[in-house]
Amino acid sequence: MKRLISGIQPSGVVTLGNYIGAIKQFVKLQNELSEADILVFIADLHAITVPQVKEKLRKNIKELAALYIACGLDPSKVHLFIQSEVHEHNQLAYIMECTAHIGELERMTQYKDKKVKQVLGVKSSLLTYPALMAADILLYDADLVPIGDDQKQHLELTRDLAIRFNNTYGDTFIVPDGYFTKNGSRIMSLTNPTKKMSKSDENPKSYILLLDDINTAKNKIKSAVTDSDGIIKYDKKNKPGISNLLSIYASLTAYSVKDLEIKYKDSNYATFKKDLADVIEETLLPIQRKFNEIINSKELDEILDDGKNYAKKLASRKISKVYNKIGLGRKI
Ligand code: AQP
Repeated sequence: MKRLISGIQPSGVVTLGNYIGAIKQFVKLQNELSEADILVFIADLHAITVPQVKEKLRKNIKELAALYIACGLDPSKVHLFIQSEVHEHNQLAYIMECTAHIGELERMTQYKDKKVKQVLGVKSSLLTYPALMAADILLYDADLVPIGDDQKQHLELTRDLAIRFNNTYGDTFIVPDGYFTKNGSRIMSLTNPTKKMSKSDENPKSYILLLDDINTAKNKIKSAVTDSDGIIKYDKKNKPGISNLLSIYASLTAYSVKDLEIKYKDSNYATFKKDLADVIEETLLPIQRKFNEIINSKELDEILDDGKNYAKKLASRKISKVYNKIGLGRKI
């Protein structure tokens, strides 16, 4: 039986980028791979690698849990849990820090990007973040990790760490593979389409949040940066804005990018954006409806408790095995 794992940081409300690049993929996989064991978590430990406000973090954790369900994750098929409630993630993260080299961590693009944005000093956990991510995956012997392509480099490092540990201590970890989407693996910012869409971006016009008011979301599409030549064509290098909007449109509908180029061959950007804004409305409305139903329910807590108990069972077995392999403590 294949095992899959993935998570999202509650560092804000999830964006359309997180939805297309991650959540939508989890839902598709849960429906396609009926035999697979799927774990999905809320990566709250990752969120504190940059400053967070306590009340906001708590709210974001709960909202992310509800959004997962609202987007179609089925708790009878997926184990949903909160990372910090399974302490073995921290334990294995330390072992991964003892396996990784500083140079490998310093090379990570996300570290370099986020480092320069820190005004209150760079937390050491921002550097060691990929060791925790490796732990998140290796703890469960996951075979497949559905991620957006911005996380490719971290997954490569996870593979390297698994192989290095296995070579040193004998076969312990499964070396995981990434699962990437064809369309829209990376959704870009609506105000600067050479930068990825991120929930922690300072400019709210750069992203669409799954909980954005519908009209606000539609207006963000209508004011998205494009170019002046007016041709609806996918050309990431020369027309990053319109290419990004084409990717979003194709990711949310049955159209391919090619279909859309043909459909809008004789249209202008305003018509195209209006139609895309309607697609966004059709996507967000049912998600927000379900979200409002579940956010304050007892059911949500029960789902998270069940997920935690399942994850803990797997994780505690694995961490004992790892400690034994290394020779930590007394043999158990
Ligand atoms: N723009 C994106 N396009 C496609 N996929 C994306 N993902 C994130 N942004 C995009 C995918 O979402 C999953 C969870 O991401 P995360 O929240 O754990 O971390 P992140 O990649 O750092 O996401 P953000 O929104 O950019 O968060 P902040 O602003 O806090 O750094 C991953 O699978 C990721 O690929």
